[in-house]
Amino acid sequence: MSTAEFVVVANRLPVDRDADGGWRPSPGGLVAALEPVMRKADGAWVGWAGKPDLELEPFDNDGMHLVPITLTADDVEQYYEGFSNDTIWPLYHDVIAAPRYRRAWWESYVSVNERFADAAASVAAQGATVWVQDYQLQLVPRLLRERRPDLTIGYFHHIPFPAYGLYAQLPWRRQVLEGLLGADVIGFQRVADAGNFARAVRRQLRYETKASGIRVPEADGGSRLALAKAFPISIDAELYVELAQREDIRARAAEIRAELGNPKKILLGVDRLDYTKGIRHRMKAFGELLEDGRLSVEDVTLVQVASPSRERVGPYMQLRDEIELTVGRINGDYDTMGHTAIRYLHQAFPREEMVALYLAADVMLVTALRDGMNLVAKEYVASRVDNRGVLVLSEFAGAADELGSALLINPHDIGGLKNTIERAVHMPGAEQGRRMRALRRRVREHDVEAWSQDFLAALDEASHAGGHR
Ligand code: GDG
Repeated sequence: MSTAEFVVVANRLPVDRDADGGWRPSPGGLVAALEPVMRKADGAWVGWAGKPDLELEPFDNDGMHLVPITLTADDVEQYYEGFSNDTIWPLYHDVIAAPRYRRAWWESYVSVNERFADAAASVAAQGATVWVQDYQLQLVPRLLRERRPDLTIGYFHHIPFPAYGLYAQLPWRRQVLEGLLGADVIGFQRVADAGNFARAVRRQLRYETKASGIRVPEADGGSRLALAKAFPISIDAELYVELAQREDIRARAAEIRAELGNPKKILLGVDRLDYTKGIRHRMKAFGELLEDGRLSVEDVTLVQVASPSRERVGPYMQLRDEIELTVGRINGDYDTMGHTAIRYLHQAFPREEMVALYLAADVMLVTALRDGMNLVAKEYVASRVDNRGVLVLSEFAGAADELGSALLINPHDIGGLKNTIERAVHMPGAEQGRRMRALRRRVREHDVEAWSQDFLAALDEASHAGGHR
């Protein structure tokens, strides 16, 4: 059924299957941003339903045509947990953890990418636009172009693209570059990521690059022009503003503060439990501030939400043990009967509760060692409708390129991080306001809708140029 004028291809479908076999929307910024485009263009979404061995026919859900991809338990282990999350993820995040290169995982990655490409090829109408998402599907653009040269193909890379010296480790470095270059537009979070990609293309494939353009030779001896450029992703900012103004959520924020024993200041971290997020560095700095007597548990509590993630992948199990040991030690040393140093929550919460936490937090700690963008930073800023609160933000998160009015830190510099946390805790209201207003302006002006419009406009332009020169 080749009927969709607009097709999104992503590892996950925008819905989750609930216990009784029904479908719940899994609300993410991407879904919200693409919904209007999907409706207008009679769109389809190709993706995995999140459970192994589920064989499902395509179905319509809430105005969207959904095309489920079946992954076997083996695929989940090799393509998803293996190659995607134990090879590409650590390699692309500057080898914070050691990438594991396994030939069987690569083979599974190739065959699953082929499955996604086949599904997209069969659902896309003649001349349709297809937008492929993220690092699990880097081979899809080229596989899709081979199957359907009539399509306009975009790809967006949500995570960093590493410097060539690291990228060169990948035993399949050529195949991955060639896979991505099947797209007309290849979008990255930061200018630096697009630059790293262009350099890898020059070094590995010897293709010519000029500004954002990459000349890709074709089988017939001609060539096409692919665009590799930064399109920093964002959030549905207005939604966070609305939630932050809701009476029940504001009441919940006050309740959270009371439940923590009304500390003078609440520090907050919200991350998937991932080694890229710098959770240990943050806890080390906070623990030392307590040890030094520069902060006290009577006055300051750190709330750390670490939502469960990739729990069957080795380095994630190790990280969880290390973090939980650290939390136990710090709390053991500094807690009193009435006050806790770190309130650690290895749980996922509804979005309303997250916004209540953002409202309760005087200081938001984003200390990623490497992060494509970091949407949590933008969500915190959007939620601060009172123009108060301090964002401490790692230079190594893509968001730092846009959010220069945050307190920027190098998470490896524990001394510097301690000074900045202390400064954030004591920052006068007027300075908080000045910084927060600038941050909020940026996030509200450049929301996820602006992001998708920018990307799709570039793709549209590329398709009119035909790519061929
Ligand atoms: C990748 C890149 C890039 C987290 N815990 C809960 C929860 N969350 C939500 C947050 C936020 C999202 O998950 C996390 O997004 P981030 O951007 O912070 O990080 P990654 O998951 O690593 O995302 C990243 C992103 O892709 C987009 O391109 O920015 O750099 O790594 O929205 O709020 N939401 C709820 N409960 C939780 O417990 N409801």
